[in-house]
Amino acid sequence: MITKESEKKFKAGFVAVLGRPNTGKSTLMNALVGEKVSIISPIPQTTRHQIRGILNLEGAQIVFVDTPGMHSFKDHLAEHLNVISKRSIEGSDIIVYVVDVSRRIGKEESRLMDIISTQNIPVIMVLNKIDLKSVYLNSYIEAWQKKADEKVGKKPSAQFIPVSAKTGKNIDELRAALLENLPQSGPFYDTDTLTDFPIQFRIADIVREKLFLALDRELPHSVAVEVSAIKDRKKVVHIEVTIYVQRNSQKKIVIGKQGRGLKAIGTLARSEIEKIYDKKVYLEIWVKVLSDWQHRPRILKELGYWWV
Ligand SMILES: Nc1nc2c(ncn2[C@@H]2O[C@H](COP(=O)(O)OP(=O)(O)OP(=O)(O)O)[C@@H](O)[C@H]2O)c(=O)[nH]1
Ligand SMILES: [Mg+2]
Repeated sequence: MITKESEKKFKAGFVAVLGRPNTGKSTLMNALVGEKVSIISPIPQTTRHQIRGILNLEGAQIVFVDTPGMHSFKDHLAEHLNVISKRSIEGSDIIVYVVDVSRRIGKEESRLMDIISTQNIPVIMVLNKIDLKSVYLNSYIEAWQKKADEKVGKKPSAQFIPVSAKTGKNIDELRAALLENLPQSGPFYDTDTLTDFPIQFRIADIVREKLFLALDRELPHSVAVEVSAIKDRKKVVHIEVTIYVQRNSQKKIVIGKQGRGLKAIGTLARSEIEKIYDKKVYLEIWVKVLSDWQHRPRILKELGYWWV
């Protein structure tokens, strides 16, 4: 039982995980939480929601907020991704700013640093992917310091922690640094909660991840997934899923020859969803053409892209 004394010492807070697309934000959050909450793929703009992953420790609760990678506007979906990323800063106690040290620092990074360095909360710059050639590691640190030097008045400070979200290197050190910066507070969620991401969106995302992994580089951005029904019965969960594409030709690609593509996606998704429910899952997947869905705010809303 929690005594009054230990309640007083309890630490809890929100950590916004921000960065450009594909830097490894979702991989990092999953590694920190120790479970797969967010989907991951080698294609930029995988994450389309604000997804909270909750790490419950003795005496502390860290609520991570994974966000879509921030980038230049292209369409309504891209704009939405930026909005929800920025919004996740509000109410956060710490920013984890993820950069990819194997990739050259680009123009967009400077804009992102402008946003992050003007928030009055602790920033931890996570220099991710050190298992690859870390040729650009110093250029990220130098760019941040240059930004800090340009500021008049209080300099934005940051801690720099090199990690590999993929291999787990320095993840314990990062967790310790986060705990140090966490304010004293009671927990925000029940201490056995892993995520508050609604199950229908979590399932839709799992299907989308399998699509991303199966499809050509360009196609994934034309795909959206909707879970229209979940019937959780005694021994089996029956789930109805619709995959939306923009053109008929894309529908053919998703379905594949004699339905083989769709079958493979379904098999992979099903085994992952079964782990969540711990029972048998039956997936019924439809593929429909819904032209230009990315530019139609009403449809985006229906697909859950305004869920934050
Ligand atoms: N080698 C290596 N690859 C990594 C590491 N972390 C992530 N990746 C890979 O980088 C790619 C992108 O990872 P994600 O976690 O989806 O990146 P993200 O920042 O969430 O991407 P968006 O949601 O699109 O913004 C995937 O192929 C990951 O396997 C790492 O530490 N090392
Ligand atoms: Mg992501």
